[in-house]
Amino acid sequence: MLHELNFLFQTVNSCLAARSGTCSDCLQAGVGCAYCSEEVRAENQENEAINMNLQRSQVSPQEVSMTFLPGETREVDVNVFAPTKGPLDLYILMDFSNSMKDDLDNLKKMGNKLVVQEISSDYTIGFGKFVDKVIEPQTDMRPDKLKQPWPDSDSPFSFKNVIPLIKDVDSFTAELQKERISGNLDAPEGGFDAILQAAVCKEIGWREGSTHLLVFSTESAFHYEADGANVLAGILQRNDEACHLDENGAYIQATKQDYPSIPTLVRLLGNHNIIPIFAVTNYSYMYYLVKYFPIAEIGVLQEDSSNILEIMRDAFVVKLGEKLCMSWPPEVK
Ligand SMILES: [Ca+2]
Ligand SMILES: [Ca+2]
Repeated sequence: MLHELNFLFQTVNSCLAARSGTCSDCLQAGVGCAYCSEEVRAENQENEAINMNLQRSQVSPQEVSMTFLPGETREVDVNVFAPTKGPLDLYILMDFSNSMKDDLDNLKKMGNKLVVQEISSDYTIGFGKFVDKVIEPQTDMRPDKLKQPWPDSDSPFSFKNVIPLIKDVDSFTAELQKERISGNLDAPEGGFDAILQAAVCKEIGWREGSTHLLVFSTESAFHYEADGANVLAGILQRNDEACHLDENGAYIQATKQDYPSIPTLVRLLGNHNIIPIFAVTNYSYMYYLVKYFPIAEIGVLQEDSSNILEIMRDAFVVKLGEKLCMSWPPEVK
């Protein structure tokens, strides 16, 4: 019965049936037809005004609620404040499989030349490393290989937060010198486990209100969700998206939980306002990955990472700057 009434109502609504294109036409369509224009109102009372004394990126209003008629468009003024040298957190996440030995040697030499000083006077810098899950078939589990997979190398591991975000570049460089490469067996690496931990763990030290950049450098392809079972490692449990670092900063659930999916990483990086920069040697591995992220950057790494500074400078100063400007105003929901 209700359907019939609705149908009847729709067929006799002369105001809608007139399909008036203007206010005047609408008013003349019949008794009871009216056109009411309203000023755009921001209904959320929790919007904060821009404070230019705060040296961080701000946008106002943060949230706007409006009602639209079908096909209606409205303009909204959005103010954006982007300090030229706002606070910046830079976390370098590096593949530590054996092919990255020359890359690590080069990064050690560049430590104090990292470009953070060029783009911010209030920066922190941190460092994490990853290889893969320490389980067969990803890793050679023979005792001597577990101890030292290659000459002059460290035991294999999944992810370790080596240097949480700190302000002192000299300490960062000194800590980096102690690092040795590691290794594992299968070619794709477990970097997705590392990205997830770097995004969700408070121990990394991301600061509230600063720009968060995550540089991900690798020469390899990556394992992704379901590989825990697909490669016969027997890991069926889905990733719970939580932080699982021990007191030494090591990820301790790697052999218990599967790798995360790409959509999971996109969501978690977004939730934590982290912009990924992929510095990779094999462009094709990462090319399709980057297009899933609303804001991300990619650069082709030399086999020895000798151009990593150029990739970072290019990504920070040029490409990301353009994208951040182009992303405003935010999408109206
Ligand atoms: Ca290399
Ligand atoms: Ca591997």
